[in-house]
Amino acid sequence: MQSADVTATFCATLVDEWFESGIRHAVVAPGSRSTPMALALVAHPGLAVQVFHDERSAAFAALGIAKVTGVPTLLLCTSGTATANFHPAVMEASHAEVPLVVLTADRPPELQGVGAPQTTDQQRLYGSSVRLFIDAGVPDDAERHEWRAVARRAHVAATQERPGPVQMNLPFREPLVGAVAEVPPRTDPSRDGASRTMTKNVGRMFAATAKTPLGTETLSKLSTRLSGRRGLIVAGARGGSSPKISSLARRLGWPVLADPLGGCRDDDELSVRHADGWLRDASLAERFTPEVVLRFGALPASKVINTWLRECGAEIVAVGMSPFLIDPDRRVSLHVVTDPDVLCDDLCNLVDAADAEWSRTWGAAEVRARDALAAAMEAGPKLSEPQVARTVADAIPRGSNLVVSSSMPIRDLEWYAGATSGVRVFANRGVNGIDGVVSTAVGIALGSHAPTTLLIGDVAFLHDSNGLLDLVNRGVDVRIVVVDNRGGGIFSFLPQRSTLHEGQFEQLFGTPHSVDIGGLAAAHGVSHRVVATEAELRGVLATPGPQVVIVRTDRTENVLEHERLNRAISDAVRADTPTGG
Ligand SMILES: Cc1ncc(C[n+]2csc(CCOP(=O)(O)OP(=O)(O)O)c2C)c(N)n1
Ligand SMILES: [Mg+2]
Repeated sequence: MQSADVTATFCATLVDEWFESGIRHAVVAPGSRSTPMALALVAHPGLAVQVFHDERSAAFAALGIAKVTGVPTLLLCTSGTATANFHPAVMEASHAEVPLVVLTADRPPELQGVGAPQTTDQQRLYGSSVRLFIDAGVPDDAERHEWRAVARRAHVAATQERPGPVQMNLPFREPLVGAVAEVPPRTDPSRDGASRTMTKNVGRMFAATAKTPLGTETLSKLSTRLSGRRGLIVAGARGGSSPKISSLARRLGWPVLADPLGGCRDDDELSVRHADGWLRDASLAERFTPEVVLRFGALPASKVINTWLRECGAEIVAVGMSPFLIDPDRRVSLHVVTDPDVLCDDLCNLVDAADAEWSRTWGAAEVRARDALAAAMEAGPKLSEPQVARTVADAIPRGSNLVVSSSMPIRDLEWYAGATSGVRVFANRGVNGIDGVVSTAVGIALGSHAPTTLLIGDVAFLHDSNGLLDLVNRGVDVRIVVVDNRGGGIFSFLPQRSTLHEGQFEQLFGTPHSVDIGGLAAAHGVSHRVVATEAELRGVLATPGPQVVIVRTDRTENVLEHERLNRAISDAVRADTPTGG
């Protein structure tokens, strides 16, 4: 067989195997060296292939698709600097445990280290950010019996008990366009050597952890730690499903601190949304101190809540599917690696509730906080940043997606939004980057075929305006709400704001700019509108995208508005809560 035909057949085999494993989406950035794999991807009738010009944007779109589908996305680029542009999304995928199969095309060995064009060392390019690195070698027909196993190794490593990105480096020799010959037959994965080792390892790890329900003895010990005690559930990202966690909370008589990313933010008064506002008050914080905390998934964004959890002295039990323990404060005393939904079911049958006063105290405080916040918002300036987050969460259709950028949008959603039941909420909180956020939202829309609203600051929007590239032709409903405070508003809440001179603060942190955000949207053919009132914002959010909605705010006023709202919340809770002091 001609070498180009071997290469084409090799690529077709890998793609067929990945399809067999359940993969349905591929994102491709254009280039020449990647031609054989690009052709194989578009030739497969079962794969949806998206092309993105900018590799950084491509990688975040792939991340978004994988986040919303839970299945690895194939991500392909050509050789050279293109590969490095995947790195931010690979990092995020690693920390947020999102499966990606990253395919970096490369020059063959004879062109390495001799100054060949567009050639650099791509071996283990992403370092510890990938679960596995494979150099597939130049396709060789003599190794065709191994091809499916190579594809499977990549898939298994991306979807193991701690999902994440995998890099497969693909050196291709010219000519790059060939004809696909017969692909090797599908085989039973358990009968090939490479994948048998992998499956066995993974199986063993699962056996010890997430896939196996906890034994009766462990469950009984755990339930003793929780039963009848004053406790609290923290429901974060990747923590388990809302009905299961809520049932357990009811059984225990405990409140749930409902981070929007945890999916438990519903109308129940023990689904606590506004504790950040009142836990800022030390005398109140003490009154609400739990004896034990059951934390599902990742940490909330709120520094107030995380500091309070660290210092309140409660015993902290962390629960999640991942064997990786998130515990920056070294406060977790027990890490339970299991399926949270199964654990909730099991515990429901074993635990007793805390005293009724405990849930009454929390429920009353939350109701007070909700009422006070609603009244304060009503009386406040129209379309403050908190008001934007609250309105967006309330106005978007149920069954749709909400993506929030890091910086203030995720915090405003966490602190001030109402219930988000029926909406899937996403954020890049693995490494909290403000890069790639527009593209992530586009990926979430592509992977879900559901309306997707993005709430994002101006700097994060400008950082990834390439996410708008060709958006109008992607057939997705993406509504982007840009909170334009002309710079990084979050820094106005930090000590830098008061310790530095105004000029220096603005130069290094405020970072104002003069970009015409509407004009930028227009350059991409995306419709855009500036809105100034809540009614206008609701009006535009009722219209399908793609569209960019701009809300202009002021960074200094924003700090004062946050202080006013938080004061309203803590005053209301204090008025209702005996603090003993
Ligand atoms: C890739 C990346 N670069 C820099 C930062 C540091 N950073 C955090 S927030 C922020 C400003 C964000 O501004 P904007 O998106 O307008 O949101 P705002 O703070 O105004 O709410 C910066 C630069 C980061 N998190 N990620
Ligand atoms: Mg900003």
